[in-house]
Amino acid sequence: MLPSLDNLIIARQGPMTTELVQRPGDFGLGRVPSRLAPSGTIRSICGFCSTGCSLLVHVDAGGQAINLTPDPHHPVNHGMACPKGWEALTPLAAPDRATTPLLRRSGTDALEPVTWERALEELVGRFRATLDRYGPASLAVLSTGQIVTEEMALLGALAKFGMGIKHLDSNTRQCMATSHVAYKQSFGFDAPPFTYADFEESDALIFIGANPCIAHPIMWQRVMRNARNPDIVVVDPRCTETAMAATLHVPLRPKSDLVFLYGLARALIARGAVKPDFVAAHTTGFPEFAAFVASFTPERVTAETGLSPEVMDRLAGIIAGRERVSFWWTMGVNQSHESTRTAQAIINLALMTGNIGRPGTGANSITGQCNAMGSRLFGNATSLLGGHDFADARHRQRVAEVLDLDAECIPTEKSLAYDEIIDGIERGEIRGLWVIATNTAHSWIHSGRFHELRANLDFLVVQDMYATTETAQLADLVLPAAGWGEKEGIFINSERRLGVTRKVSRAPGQALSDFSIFKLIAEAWGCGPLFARWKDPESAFHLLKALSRDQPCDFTGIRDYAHLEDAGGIQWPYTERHAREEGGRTFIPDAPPSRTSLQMGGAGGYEPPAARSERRLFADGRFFTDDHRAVFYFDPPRPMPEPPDEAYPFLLLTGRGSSAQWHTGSRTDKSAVLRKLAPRSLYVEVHPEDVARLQLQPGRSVVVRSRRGEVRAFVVETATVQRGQVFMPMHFDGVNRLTFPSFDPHSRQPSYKACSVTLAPVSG
Ligand SMILES: Nc1nc2c(c(=O)[nH]1)N[C@H]1C(S)=C(S)[C@@H](COP(=O)(O)OP(=O)(O)OC[C@H]3O[C@@H](n4cnc5c(=O)[nH]c(N)nc54)[C@H](O)[C@@H]3O)O[C@H]1N2
Ligand SMILES: Nc1nc2c(c(=O)[nH]1)N[C@H]1C(S)=C(S)[C@@H](COP(=O)(O)OP(=O)(O)OC[C@H]3O[C@@H](n4cnc5c(=O)[nH]c(N)nc54)[C@H](O)[C@@H]3O)O[C@H]1N2
Ligand code: SF4
Ligand SMILES: [Mo]
Repeated sequence: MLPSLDNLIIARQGPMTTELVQRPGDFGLGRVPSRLAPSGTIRSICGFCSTGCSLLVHVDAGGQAINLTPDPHHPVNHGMACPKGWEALTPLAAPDRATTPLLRRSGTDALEPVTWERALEELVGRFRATLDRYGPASLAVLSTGQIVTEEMALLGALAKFGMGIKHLDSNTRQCMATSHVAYKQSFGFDAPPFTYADFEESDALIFIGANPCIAHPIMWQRVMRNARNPDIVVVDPRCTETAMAATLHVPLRPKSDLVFLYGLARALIARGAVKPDFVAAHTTGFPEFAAFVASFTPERVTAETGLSPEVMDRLAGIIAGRERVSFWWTMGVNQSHESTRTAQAIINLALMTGNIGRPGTGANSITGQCNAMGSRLFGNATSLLGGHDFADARHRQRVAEVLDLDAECIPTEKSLAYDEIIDGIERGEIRGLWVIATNTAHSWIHSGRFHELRANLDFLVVQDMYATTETAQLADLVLPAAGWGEKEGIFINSERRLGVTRKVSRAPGQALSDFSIFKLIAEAWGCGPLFARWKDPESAFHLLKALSRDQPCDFTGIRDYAHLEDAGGIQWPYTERHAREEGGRTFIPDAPPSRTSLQMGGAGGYEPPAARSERRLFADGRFFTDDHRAVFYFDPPRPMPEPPDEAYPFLLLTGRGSSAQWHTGSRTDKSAVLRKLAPRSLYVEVHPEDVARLQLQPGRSVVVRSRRGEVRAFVVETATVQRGQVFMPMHFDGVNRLTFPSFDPHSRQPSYKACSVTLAPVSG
């Protein structure tokens, strides 16, 4: 039944709320935050990247944010923030915020404001009609790693258990699917093992396909505090900002990582760097792996990666010679046509050299979005809520019991992956799409195809903070969402730390938190009673706790949001036993560390709070597989799907261009400060010899063309890219018009960083 206007009430509880809620107080959004300190400061976790920096938001007497400073007492960021964090409040006030639902009048181009009541009626009517006519596989949801965990879980439960929608995936597929699958297979659970203190406690840090100076600047600050005179190795085809700051840059050929890593494994075996006791006691499959890598001879590695035997030798020497070696990877690994085995080749190196479970070690995947970790555990896409398995009847029963619903409404298999959903749209099988907090039309690989397939969709709903995103512009219905800072809930950061993000600002107009929108849709759909216990984010959090019980991610020892705030966040696992043993101690130091103690580091110096509160996994060598052994996975390398050729002679790499730009720019482009810190139009980085050979003019436009599309970009001449390779930042629309849609077969993550293009000068 649709909620009638009588039921829809604008609840004004205190000056900072204009939440449209059903039964005011029922799901309590918009209340003045309970943690409003007398000083007018609210502690909140940043909503951009996965570092999870704590920000102190200073509010006026009404609880409305005025400005912010980084939190000096937090174990993650120690008083630091990157430009996006400092500017986090600005995008909230942007003039293009969606303030009412918008509906496209049939036959016109215009999106017109409508009431929430009308919007819900339309959504329910259209989606129901599609389901009735074409069945549960005809609708799909594309969600995100950028809303709070409680919202992700509610959406996943609502879509799959309440509305009977079969397919749900998220932008986490573009980002972390590879790490999820790689860890699950190798360790038995999706479990990044590290804690940030490992940045400070390593003797050698090996970064593979990661550019933390740009993408995770505050993690990089933690590396800079390492007082052990560490070797810092960067494995990246480009000489990035991070590579320039490293002690060794390994400029391998793009997508030759698997050959490189297998060659490195062979070299380490030859040097006697294997820890046989650890391997024998805690792993499976090493003898087969050792036999497999025997063919990756130095000659083969040099021929296929372009790396000199001296570089390989030096790197093997570092890994063999240093006590604590940590391996870190990000999108240069996860986004490839053979990404899962590449990530596992890194895991294999850590396992065979015994670099796991000790301080300063680990096979460590750095996450991307603020809550990609939340979506891996609670997105209800690949895994059933709480890291459970859709295919396991006991798991379905357990989830059904916790959520008080009939196990029959839980699907027995995972849904289609993002690319398979797009294929389903092409085949005409998926007719309705609901996109939440992601900008598919810009960020999806080979985006031109998505634009073309739009015509195949009978109904496209986009739920976003802004009505101006490339995807919202294509929508039939836009639902205006509150953003970071306008609602509360939990983010889980890269080191598995749960932290609370708080409401510090009023959402504009009739924009609602995603949690409220999902609750309203549940009521309108007629499945509201199923979600009666999901009253507000904090009550949903207690359900998530219960779902985590006895899983590797068990965090049942966390009391409530206040506990998390007092502790400076808490890493999973944190069971009731952990809580008892720690006796409610808090981890925040009474006073911020002095400057000198921060600089001293190391033994006898300042002990970072994280070192006291940290939870590193696998210290006991017991993994989450049935026999508690980690598994060596490997496969022969495959050629990249679209290598450069005569017609398209350059290889295009894409990625992050600036610490001031976030993805498709919907948020960061709204800040004048951030706009000043990064280029304002699309550019392409080209090696000086290629610039000379093609007689290009630096600063002038070229057409960059692939087999799928073309864009204009201005030329930046730089030797940070290799000859025959070019780099473009993903932050400008058009880059994904060029990219080639290939996917890792295990994780179905897109390979964004390899396609062939040609460059042609244009006048003007
Ligand atoms: N400022 C800013 N920070 C961000 C984001 C943002 O948009 N802006 N996004 C966040 C998100 S969601 C993510 S996932 C992370 C991403 O963080 P990163 O993965 O660190 O960033 P990228 O630039 O996508 O890719 C890293 C590097 O991979 C290299 N690379 C390309 N191909 C290969 C290859 O074949 N092998 C190897 N070894 N390396 C290769 C690229 O040259 C690039 O320097 O950043 C997060 N942080
Ligand atoms: N070529 C190329 N393409 C890439 C990549 C690459 O390296 N190269 N990287 C890929 C990766 S790793 C990622 S993670 C993706 C990111 O791609 P997207 O997810 O498409 O990028 P964002 O710009 O972060 O889009 C998030 C949207 O959510 C909205 N939003 C923010 N907060 C909220 C909220 O609380 N509620 C609601 N409803 N909306 C909200 C924002 O306004 C924005 O429009 O891009 C991928 N695409
Ligand atoms: S490093 Fe990430 S979490 Fe920290 S302030 Fe910057 S964007 Fe926010
Ligand atoms: Mo990402």
